[in-house]
Amino acid sequence: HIAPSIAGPAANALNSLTESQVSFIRSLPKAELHCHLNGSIPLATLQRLAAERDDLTDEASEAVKSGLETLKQGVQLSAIGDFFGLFPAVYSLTSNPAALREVTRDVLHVFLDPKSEGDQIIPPECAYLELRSTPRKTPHMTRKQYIEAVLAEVEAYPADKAALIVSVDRRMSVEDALECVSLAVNLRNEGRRVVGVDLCGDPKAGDMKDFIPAFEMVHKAGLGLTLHIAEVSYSELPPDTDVLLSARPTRLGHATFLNDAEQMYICDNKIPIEICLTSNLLCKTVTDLESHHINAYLQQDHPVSICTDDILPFRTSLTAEYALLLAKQPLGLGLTEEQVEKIAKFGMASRFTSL
Ligand code: 6MZ
Repeated sequence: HIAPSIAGPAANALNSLTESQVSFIRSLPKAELHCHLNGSIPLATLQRLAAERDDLTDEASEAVKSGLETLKQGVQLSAIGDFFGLFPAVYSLTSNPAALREVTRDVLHVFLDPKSEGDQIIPPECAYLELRSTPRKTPHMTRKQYIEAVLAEVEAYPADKAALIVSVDRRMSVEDALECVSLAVNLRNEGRRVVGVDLCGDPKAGDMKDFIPAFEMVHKAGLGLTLHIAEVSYSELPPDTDVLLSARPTRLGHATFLNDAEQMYICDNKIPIEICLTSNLLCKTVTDLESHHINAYLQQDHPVSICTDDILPFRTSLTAEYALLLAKQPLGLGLTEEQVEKIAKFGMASRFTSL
């Protein structure tokens, strides 16, 4: 039951489960709430786009070739800082509305459509997907055209299945961040399926105090606000966790390196946490599952949702991330089916549409 694109810790966990445990995971209604579009494109889709493109410079074409080869071999990151260097190659292939629609369609298909395996029908990876993406301005499109291309595909699915979160990148200027949020707000006001705004990108970039007005706009418009927070330990820069918490986030991504007071604040305010197990292990922000911060939140019955982050470099799937919960230690967390079912319900309850 392992797709060839799945490898590493999640594949080992999935491989250790019985058929009945895998069926149990597949039949659970699950929400995928933390999925970056450009980090979730099937490799075959990128290879197809690369073969079709004839307008790239020799240099760009070489960069794409070596980027795709790295992704094919499986990325080896020595730290999270290495991770962001994977994206320029992907971005040169998703730089116009047609390509963007094509990749969005394929990502939605991976998560939301049933598949056949022999004579068996495998249920969709998830019941509901909040896809997120950072609107990029390129010579071929404006940021508005970017979001509209993605939305056109998202809205081809029913509203209770798929929605879009507009990401703001920490490396952006304040003006660009405000432009992204304004676009999200305006499209939402026009009745388009934008449900929230995300803050992502290199965790050490930018001064997040400058982004507070943008986050206020998000609240005013009634959109959800999810922030990547404390994804790394801040050995070089002071943490900005307090600034980000002052923005009153609706959900949080990762929340790995929090002190006791910050954890208590999150628990008191019942702010759901998007947990990406394989991502944390491969980016080496967490050493092993036993020491993963999910354990502290589970002990307190705090709402968490299990998510994939970027299935392209991390070679995982939502089913495989759930396998990491159910598999016996040390391959997984060794949780019971009742506990796993409860976590899936937390995820469904943390959708921006149901908060
Ligand atoms: C922070 C991440 C991320 O938006 O172009 N991104 N930001 N931490 C992570 N954890 C590993 N994974 C992905 O998707 C790709 C972008 O999402 C952000 C990065 O900014 C990356 O460039 P979109 O669709």
